[in-house]
Amino acid sequence: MAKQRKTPPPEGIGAILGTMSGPAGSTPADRRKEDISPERHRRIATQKDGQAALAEAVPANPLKASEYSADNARRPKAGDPVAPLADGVTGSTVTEDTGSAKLGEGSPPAGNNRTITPLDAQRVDSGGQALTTNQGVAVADNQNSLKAGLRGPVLLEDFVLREKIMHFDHERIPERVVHARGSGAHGYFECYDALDELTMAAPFAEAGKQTPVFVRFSTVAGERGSADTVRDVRGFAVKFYTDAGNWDLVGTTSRCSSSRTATSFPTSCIRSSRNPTSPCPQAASAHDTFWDFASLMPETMHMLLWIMSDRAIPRGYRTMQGFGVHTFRFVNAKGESRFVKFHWNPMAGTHSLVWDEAVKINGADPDFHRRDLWESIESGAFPEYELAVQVFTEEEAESFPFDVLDATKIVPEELVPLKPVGRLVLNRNPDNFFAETEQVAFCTANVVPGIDFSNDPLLQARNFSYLDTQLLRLGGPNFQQIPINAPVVQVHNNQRDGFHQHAIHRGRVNYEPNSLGGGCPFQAGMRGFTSFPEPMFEDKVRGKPEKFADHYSQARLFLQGQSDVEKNRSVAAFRFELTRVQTPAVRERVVSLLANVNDELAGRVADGLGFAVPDPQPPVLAEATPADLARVERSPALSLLHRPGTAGVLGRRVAILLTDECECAPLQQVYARLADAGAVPRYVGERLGSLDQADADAPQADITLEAAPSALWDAVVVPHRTGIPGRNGQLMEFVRDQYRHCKPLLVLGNGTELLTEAGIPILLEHATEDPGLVAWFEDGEAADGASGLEDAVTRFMAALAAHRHYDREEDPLGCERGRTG
Ligand code: HDE
Repeated sequence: MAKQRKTPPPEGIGAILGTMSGPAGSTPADRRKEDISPERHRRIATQKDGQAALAEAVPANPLKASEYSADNARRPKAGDPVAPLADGVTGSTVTEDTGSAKLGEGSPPAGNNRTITPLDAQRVDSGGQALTTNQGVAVADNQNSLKAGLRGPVLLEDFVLREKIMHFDHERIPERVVHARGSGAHGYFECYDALDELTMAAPFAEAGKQTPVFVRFSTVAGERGSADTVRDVRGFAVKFYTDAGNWDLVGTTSRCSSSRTATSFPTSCIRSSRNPTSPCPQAASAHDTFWDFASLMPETMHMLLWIMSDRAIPRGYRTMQGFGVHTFRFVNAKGESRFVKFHWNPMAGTHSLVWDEAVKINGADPDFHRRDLWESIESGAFPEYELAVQVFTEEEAESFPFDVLDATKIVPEELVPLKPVGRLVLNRNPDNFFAETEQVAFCTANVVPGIDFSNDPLLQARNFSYLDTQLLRLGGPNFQQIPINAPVVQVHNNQRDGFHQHAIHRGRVNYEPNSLGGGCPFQAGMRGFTSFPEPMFEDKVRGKPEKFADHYSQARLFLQGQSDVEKNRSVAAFRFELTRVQTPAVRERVVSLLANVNDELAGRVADGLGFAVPDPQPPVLAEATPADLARVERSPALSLLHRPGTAGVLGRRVAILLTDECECAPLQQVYARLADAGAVPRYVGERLGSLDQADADAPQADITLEAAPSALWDAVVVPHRTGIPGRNGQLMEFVRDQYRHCKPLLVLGNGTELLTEAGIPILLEHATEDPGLVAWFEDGEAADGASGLEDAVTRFMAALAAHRHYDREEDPLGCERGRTG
């Protein structure tokens, strides 16, 4: 810290203020004396004296020399702040501690930025309060505008009306260009062990350290009001509010991207959004322009297989993996760097919908994912994900048959294993969707010391893009001060003004270097973010390395990792999408790409579209596939079935059918067991309310078959009925869809008759047991060997925890599953 020299206070007001103006000329002399009280006099003198002392303490810019030389570039010097003689020395005004209800009391503590407060400070509750205008004036009448007489015209003077309408007219902000539809949640990240060997990034500093986070999940193509369960990649964006600043990991559920250059990315997004002529289809890729573009860009092939898999129709946000996609860098305190890929693995396992179900949910509940996230957090079934990293050196990366800077490629787990490093828990819903989920602004460039970028060209362009987009979306350069975006650490720099500036910067110093502010805020040197000094000696060119030209090996790897059921679903998805394409040449061109991936896949898709497999498209570079590309031949980790999860039945929604004349006691027993285990059972009836008005304990239908159709439930319990029920088409369709969507059924007593009526086989083909269908008979031994209801419920819960039962080859209506799924 530089030394200070104390100078004696100068004499006289003019000398003190350094100005001829002094107090207002009209002020009477005696009053003037009162204003310039000894105390005020002392403060002015202290400030003046203190500033002079600060300036004198810095005879020259002490950091100037350190701006030069390679060594200094690697090890930037920290600034050397000079402490002022007193707090008031660097203040704007000596009246700064004049207090009031608005101003607060006293000066801020030195070095404090009060816009960085916990969200609590921003929350508003109007309990017990009267309505006011935005100026805080109490509103006497909120139902009538000010008029000239009861039947007269409205007066321009009505400022209450004018303000209210102005605000209403401006309530919308531009939605995100992509990822417009989203849902968010608060939570925390907890580190398992210190990772200091690998990185100095704050969230990984010590075992058990918790860092607050805000997560936003989204679809990519759909607009803000589109449906949740469309076939699409999901955004998985995490903002870590670390004690070293904000770090945003803005990832998706696809481990690879469709493009690897920023120049082609906007096109690749445009083609997947709605048709520019007729605005349809909404939030879907099943149209000509998407497939026209994709079939001319073979690098999209890998990601197309991800999108045509069930990964693109997740069961919920709780059951999908997230990926950082790009290769990033970890940097440790010694300055050593390794490459890193980030993975979020859901504790509830990876589970998806089937297409027929997704389509039905779109109609029955377009907010399905959003609601599921909200309700699971409200009910205490907090979604959890494990963060795992793949860490590898530059030398290892060089040896890989693909380029780690190519975002259309993954690093197979079989090549670089996953290392679990911590867990993410989402334990709080936002207070307000707009203030938090809509206004949250992510940016890949938000990194903290310990995390750095690779030269992935897509990542580099994202670093630019996200700041740019927020300027328009959030209306100016101060969007970081919006409470959800503000870090939990202090923000100090010389950026001033701009739309919606919340900070009231104290003092006149807004530049660096300075001496009048004691050199503050000063540059942090090695305590601050320094970029990894990667050597660069290349020509300036537009182009791609040749390793990027292998478009099919990883598409093949993905396909080989899939189970037969998953392959069937992908065939069905390609057939569905391409059937919607109206231009035959585009369909054929897509299949000519598929022919480069796998003959069987191309053949089955072509068969469904009614043409023979065309010749494969010629590879872009004849020798683009080096022999050792096959270093990893199979990656079972790419199958959804690879991660069944550990959450069991937690949060799984079970419909217990309440039909006329059903036997209630066993249903109540099942309900209690399921609820105890953390599942969400609900009575679904033909009408709302109690089956038996006379019996106060009789179960009450929570919702009706129409309001919550089959697709919205993870499983169903079919009751035993005492009377002879009439045929009920709605009930039959309910159980059919449960079966068709491969979901578990618990059937009590003669409930099996409903299944038979609906055409559902109790046993699988070759008379083998269906593990997803548990039948219980009150009298005697059950057909499936269950000896009691308790046992049957236990087996039903095991079936529920397994989610889907893909052994059912046949649809109840006799269609091939590959076609219907
Ligand atoms: Fe984005 N992306 N993106 N992106 N992206 C946006 O930023 C963009 C890319 C991703 O919940 C936008 O704040 C460009 C890849 C997610 O708020 C926008 C390029 C991946 C989210 C934007 C990419 C993503 C966005 C829209 C090519 C997968 C939602 C609003 C260089 C890893 C974040 C906004 C949220 C959002 C541009 C490439 C994922 C327009 C130009 C690759 C999860 O700035």
